[in-house]
Amino acid sequence: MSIMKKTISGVTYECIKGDIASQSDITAIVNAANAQLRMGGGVAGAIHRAAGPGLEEECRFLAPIKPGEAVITGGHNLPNRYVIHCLGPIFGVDKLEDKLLANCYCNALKLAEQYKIDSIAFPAISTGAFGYPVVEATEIAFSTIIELVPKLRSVKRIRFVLYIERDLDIYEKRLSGVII
Ligand code: AR6
Repeated sequence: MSIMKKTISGVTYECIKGDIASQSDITAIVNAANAQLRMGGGVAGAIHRAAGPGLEEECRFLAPIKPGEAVITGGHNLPNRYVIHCLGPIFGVDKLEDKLLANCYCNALKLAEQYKIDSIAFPAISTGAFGYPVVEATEIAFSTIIELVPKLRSVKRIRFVLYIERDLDIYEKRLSGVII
């Protein structure tokens, strides 16, 4: 499995093709959740299947969440200590979707900082069932993260996990263009 890496001001960014539920060397994975924090499909389905029923049980007390919000739980049977659940905007429905998507990345990183998390893996939030065009979503992910990272002390590794080759390609191109 090839992994593209780039270190900027002490923080390593990685792009990888794979399953968000199989990132065993990462402390916290991010879920592209639904408002009820239930199993669902896509990323949420993969995470809940791997985590086991204990995750839905813990989530019951935290739901519902609104677009842009993030909450944190344990990893249960996942190889990760934490799951950070973000509700992305539904493209064309939840307004303003660019702000709401940026809030997801921002709130996830703030929780990571609060919990002293050193490594975090993101899927491409909202780009599946929620229909956000992937190029625009990638731009929001990178610009939000790059702006916030200098204010963080704990997070040293940020991994983007893409499910399909075309999305990996878009992320890799965006990451190679990052200069500080
Ligand atoms: N690992 C990494 N990425 C994945 C995986 C996986 N296992 N599976 C799909 N993707 P989505 P959303 C990619 O639909 O758009 C759910 O049913 C996928 O190719 O998971 O935020 C929830 O219950 C796409 O690029 O999340 C919600 O109702 C990206 O992950 C709703 O869908 C996001 O796709 C959330 O929709």
